[in-house]
Amino acid sequence: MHPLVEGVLSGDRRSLARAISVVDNKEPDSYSILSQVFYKTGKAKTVGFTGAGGAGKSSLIESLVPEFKKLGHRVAVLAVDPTSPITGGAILGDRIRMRSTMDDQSVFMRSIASRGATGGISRSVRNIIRILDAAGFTLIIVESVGAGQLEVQISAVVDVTAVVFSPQTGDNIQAIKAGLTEVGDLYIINKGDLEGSSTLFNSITDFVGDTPRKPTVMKASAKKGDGIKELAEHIEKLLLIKGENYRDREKRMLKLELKDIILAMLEDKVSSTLMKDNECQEYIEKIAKKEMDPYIAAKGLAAKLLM
Ligand SMILES: Nc1nc2c(ncn2[C@@H]2O[C@H](COP(=O)(O)OP(=O)(O)OP(=O)(O)O)[C@@H](O)[C@H]2O)c(=O)[nH]1
Ligand SMILES: [Mg+2]
Repeated sequence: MHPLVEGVLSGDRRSLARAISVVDNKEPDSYSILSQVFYKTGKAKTVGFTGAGGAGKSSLIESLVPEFKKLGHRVAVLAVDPTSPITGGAILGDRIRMRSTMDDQSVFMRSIASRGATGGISRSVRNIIRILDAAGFTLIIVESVGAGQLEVQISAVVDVTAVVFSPQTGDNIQAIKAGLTEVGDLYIINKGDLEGSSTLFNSITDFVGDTPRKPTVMKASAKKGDGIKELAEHIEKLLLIKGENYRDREKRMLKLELKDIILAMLEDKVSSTLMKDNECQEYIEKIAKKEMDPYIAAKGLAAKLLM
């Protein structure tokens, strides 16, 4: 067994952090780590928090963590492209207030960059979730700034997606109608202590009430702690409901994952061998001299992939 996998399974934090880096950076060992870890996964539940910058995702997650722990979870938080870096377990810039969570060894926090790769981020997040799952975390929270594609990609790899709004960030019904939030199982109106939150709550409730999926809309204040316990309990309930229909969903996700992996392997092979090949150069010469068209050339080269 890979020594890092051994470490991950035995609960060693350094091995866990290192294994995540190896996989996130696609270092040569990442495939063997992922294959070995795979057989130890399947227990963790995952929830994504998305929404505009400053809506209060980190604050909500921070206040939800103790509630999830009360529900018996071992929690890990994965932040994608955080605007404020996660250091030593601090999700927020407010270090003093974070001290209690920072000292808490049962909560693991990590941030990763999406590096703008299309499709790549769902692969990365899924792989890191697997490692955290194998490490024994039972609830994995993924935070990402809502930005269309990224939001959709992350919602594809988590069980439940919560979309966070706040009356401060200029979120309004137009943003929802623009389709930014089709991914939400749950809408959270955060900053319930601020003016405008009730109006926002009402308009979002009106709007999603009309959609067939009927997601829940809840109001909370991470600052005051209002509605946090209810939120944690509701998320737990949603996870249970999703868990019941898990098999079908899992198979759909596995099919996507397989396609993803095959495409990545092909892409790898195309750029590492096929396009470096001498034969490729010959084809290019011929196309340049109009002795051959690019379609025939591509067919000829692609046939080599199957050999
Ligand atoms: N009044 C009020 N302020 C809040 C509440 N929750 C968060 N904030 C403040 O809103 C600001 C942004 O909070 P974050 O939790 O960092 O927001 P975020 O969505 O994680 O932001 P990004 O990670 O940058 O996208 C901070 O100054 C918080 O203190 C709340 O319930 N009420
Ligand atoms: Mg944040």
